[in-house]
Amino acid sequence: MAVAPAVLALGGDVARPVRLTVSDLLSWPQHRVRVTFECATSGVRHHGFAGPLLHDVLCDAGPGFDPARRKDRLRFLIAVSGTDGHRALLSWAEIDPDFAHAPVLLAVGIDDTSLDGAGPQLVLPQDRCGARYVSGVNAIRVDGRYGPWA
Ligand SMILES: Nc1nc2c(c(=O)[nH]1)N[C@H]1C(S)=C(S)[C@@H](COP(=O)(O)O)O[C@H]1N2
Ligand SMILES: [Mo]
Repeated sequence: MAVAPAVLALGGDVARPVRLTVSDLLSWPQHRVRVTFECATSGVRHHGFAGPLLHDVLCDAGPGFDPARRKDRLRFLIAVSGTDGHRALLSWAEIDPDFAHAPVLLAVGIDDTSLDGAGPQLVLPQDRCGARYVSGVNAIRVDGRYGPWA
């Protein structure tokens, strides 16, 4: 029997929350990247990843900012969770082409193996450490509503 495909819930401050499988993620333009990162426990790792840009997928969900206003986007953060509870945050500006423009992927394949069953993996070629390469991504929350703090 085939293993059920993993599902990723994309929600938060977006107009169109959506549940996506790895197969759904193939409908955006695909990018390939070879990365090297260092793990604090297992040393230097090399991988090849393929998948859509996180920015492309999130923009299609309709983040709750005015896309024409750069300053409006700076409030937004992106929380990414894996099935094991491992979590990492990105700022919107980190992946925004008008700001740091990091080529972050939501990978559907690692080393030419599909992530259909395990779920997508966050890929941050700009990171020296591997800890934000969250695997088995099952939830992404876009959040622009926190604060201000007194
Ligand atoms: N879901 C999840 N993803 C994770 C982790 C984790 O504990 N849980 N560990 C991270 C860390 S610390 C590293 S270094 C890389 C290791 O990836 P690799 O062993 O596939 O090279 O995965 C990252 N992704
Ligand atoms: Mo690590």
